[in-house]
Amino acid sequence: DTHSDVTASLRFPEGFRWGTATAAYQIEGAAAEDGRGPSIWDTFSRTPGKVRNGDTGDIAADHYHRVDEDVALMRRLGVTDYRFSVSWPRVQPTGRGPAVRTGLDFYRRLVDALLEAGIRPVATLYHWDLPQELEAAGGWPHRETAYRFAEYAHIMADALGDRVATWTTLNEPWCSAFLGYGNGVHAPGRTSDVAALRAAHHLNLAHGLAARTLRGALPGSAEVSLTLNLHAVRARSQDPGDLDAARRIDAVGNRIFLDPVFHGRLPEDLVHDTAAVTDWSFVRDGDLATAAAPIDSLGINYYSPAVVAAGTSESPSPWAGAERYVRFEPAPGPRTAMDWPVDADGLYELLVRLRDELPGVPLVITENGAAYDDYADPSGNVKDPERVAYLHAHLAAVHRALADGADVRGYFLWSLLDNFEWAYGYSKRFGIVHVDFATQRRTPKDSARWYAEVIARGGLGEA
Ligand code: GBH
Repeated sequence: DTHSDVTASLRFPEGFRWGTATAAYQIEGAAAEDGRGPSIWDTFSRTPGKVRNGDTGDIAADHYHRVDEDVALMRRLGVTDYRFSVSWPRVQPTGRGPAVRTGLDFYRRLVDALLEAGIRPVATLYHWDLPQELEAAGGWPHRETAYRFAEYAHIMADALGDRVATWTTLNEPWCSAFLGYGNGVHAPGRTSDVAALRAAHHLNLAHGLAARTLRGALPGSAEVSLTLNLHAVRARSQDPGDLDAARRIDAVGNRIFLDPVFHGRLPEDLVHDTAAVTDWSFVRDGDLATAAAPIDSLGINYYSPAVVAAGTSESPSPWAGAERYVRFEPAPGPRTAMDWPVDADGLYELLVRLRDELPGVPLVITENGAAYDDYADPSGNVKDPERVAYLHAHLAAVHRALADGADVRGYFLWSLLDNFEWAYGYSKRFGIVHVDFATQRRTPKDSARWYAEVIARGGLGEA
């Protein structure tokens, strides 16, 4: 079969964290229950033409009412960690003011169930569901939003700090800024290069303010982190134009976050590349130092690499003007149901790059996984062989990076459950557990059984 070619036993280090990941809007449902306010994703998903089939997260995987069942599923998988996100508008319906107790109680129940099951909770404060009222006030392009986020972080640290030891401020700020405000494929659906760059900066600021707040409000042993979807970008050739295309995408896709957060500076080439869009005067004295608040680890979400060449791409684009110089080449090889290329080397390349560029920063794969259609065999087993092959290849790449000195502490599989896949609605399934959205019945797929074995034996291959 597809994964038996790796015969050697690829063991992971003692204490390696094996997890699954989800996000609030994608699984919780209960969109108007217990005082939850609307988020930009409620608004966006109701806007005709924005989400496939007009799907919304109103019900999603109904996780809000099925916490115990879902934690029991994870207990059976044997995961050591579970990465979830907190819905900001469930806690602060307008993004401001006092917390709603019922909202906090939901996360207390979730966390208590996890701890009871021996699973470490890993909380992400922001996975894209900005309270709608904050968008009405200007959203992420508006500086004030960063300060509101830090207040919300404080509320969460006070509420859960006694039982959650691992915190992530933001999930993939690149997507929030550039898909949300640049090409408008994600909520709130705005298409403005300057708005996207302002959003990116205020997300960096928000991260730094929140990291400092969390540090002050949490016990000293708490771990504070940030998750980025770093782009594994390759030039099609060594021609100067192709190399420059890769540099541009690296600047606006990766270093726009890495440089502020780890070095307290903006990439000079990015400032130059975007001079026609903005003079960056929204960056105030001290902002970059704030963004560089010390953190304990970096989360990386990886799905596939990008191959770029000199040329042009369509507009509106998420690349803040770089689309006038960059063409995205179809990468060779097999594709997932998202039409994303399957290429585990991209993950290895990212990890060894970070090993070299960020020495001393522990790395965590906070998302990796794939969408595929599954099918039930005659006895009702849900088969997803391509997902198993994808996961195997990517874990082997992580192992290779570990062997080459990358300090990778854990791996979180995206995703525990089939869920609301943003602009694709329910048409794409990333879960290792199948969800029948008509009945909310959960059925573990073959990949779930495979992952449980990997965790039980502490790696790939024969025990
Ligand atoms: C993650 O986003 C999300 O955190 C998660 O919620 C989601 O369900 C999961 O992945 C699967 O999509 O925009 O031209 O660079 C990943 C989002 C997907 C953004 C690939 C960048 C590449 C095309 N990334 N995408 S481009």
